[in-house]
Amino acid sequence: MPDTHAQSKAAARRQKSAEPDDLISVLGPDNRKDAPTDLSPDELTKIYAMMVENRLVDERMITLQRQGRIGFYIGSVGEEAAILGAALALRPQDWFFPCYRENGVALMRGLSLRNYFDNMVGNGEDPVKGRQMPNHIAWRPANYASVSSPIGTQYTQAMGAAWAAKLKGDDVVAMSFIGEGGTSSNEFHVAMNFAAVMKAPVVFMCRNNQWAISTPLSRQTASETFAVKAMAYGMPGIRVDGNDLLAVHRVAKEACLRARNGEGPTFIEAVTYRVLGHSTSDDPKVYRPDEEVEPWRKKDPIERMRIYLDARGLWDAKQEKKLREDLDVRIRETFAAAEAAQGPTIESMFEEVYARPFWNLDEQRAEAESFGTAPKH
Ligand SMILES: Cc1ncc(C[n+]2csc(CCOP(=O)(O)OP(=O)(O)O)c2C)c(N)n1
Repeated sequence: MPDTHAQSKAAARRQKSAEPDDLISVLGPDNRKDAPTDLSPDELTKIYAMMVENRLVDERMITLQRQGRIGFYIGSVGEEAAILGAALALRPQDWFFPCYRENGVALMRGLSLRNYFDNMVGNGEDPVKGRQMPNHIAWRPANYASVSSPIGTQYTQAMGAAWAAKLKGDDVVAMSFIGEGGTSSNEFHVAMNFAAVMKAPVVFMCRNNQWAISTPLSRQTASETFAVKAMAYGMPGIRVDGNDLLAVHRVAKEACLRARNGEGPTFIEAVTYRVLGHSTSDDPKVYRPDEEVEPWRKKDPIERMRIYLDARGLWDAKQEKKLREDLDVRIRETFAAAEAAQGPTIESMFEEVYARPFWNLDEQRAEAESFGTAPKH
């Protein structure tokens, strides 16, 4: 008897793993050099360099986790265009509510590589003083809210911030990211409904990377696409090639303009693919075939941008080599400095929690301090 369940699962996956021609695309499958964009040559080469930095940081962190030098890592390999292309549409006063793969945006908005690595090892200079998991960045100076790993919560937080900005009359847009798995959370529905009703200035980004840990697209929704869900809430649902930086930037910019013009939220499904495991704690080989991954490696968003820039005469092999060599040195040296730094002090456990300390905390602090100095992290 044929395995109809397996067949229908495969059919559903084929249906939803969009081919480029049913998505908004600017670069197109050939990464054509006349692809229209309002990004200047300088902006294009800068965002390309940022994508490469994001990739090299991810690759180095995964190696360091395998060496036992950091505890955990979750990166964005293959999803850089969907993430950085969207955030590039934001202005400095706008707010960003990340899921957990968007830390390249914190770097793009001014977080130093050193502070990023401080968080990775949880040392005393970590902006969150080692109180969070690695990868859980918060960067207040750039309106980069704390990474929030409970699925879907990013949308409600962004919706709240956007609505508050609207009530206060502040010219602020909030952008938020979830994966397609996040669309199955309560928070997704609450945020989408509330934002549309209140016309909150928010851009809901969804990285449809086709896997939620081991749950495939076909088990995530019975809807034809994720973008179509936006219709029910009364907001535009846009479906874009998530490996095409120019296309993602264009639709995100249009969504930001809608938000700023008081027209309310937009939902953007950026179709991409999670080429690696969910995190360093996951082995995708146990639940998906390698053959599924291979075609997506050929659509690598960084390689597509490099081909485009090269064709436009904005980038060449020499610049590529220098960029990668410089980044490699900077990443290694910066990480070594973060790794050598002192761990958080024992006293820091008692700071920044209450405005005024309680007597019992004072007692606990005195007792903790009597044990000696802070250990190395
Ligand atoms: C409320 C909640 N439930 C479960 C988890 C465990 N969890 C962490 S990541 C993840 C999958 C998320 O997949 P998706 O939203 O598609 O994002 P992706 O990791 O693919 O970027 C799950 C279930 C969680 N963090 N929060």
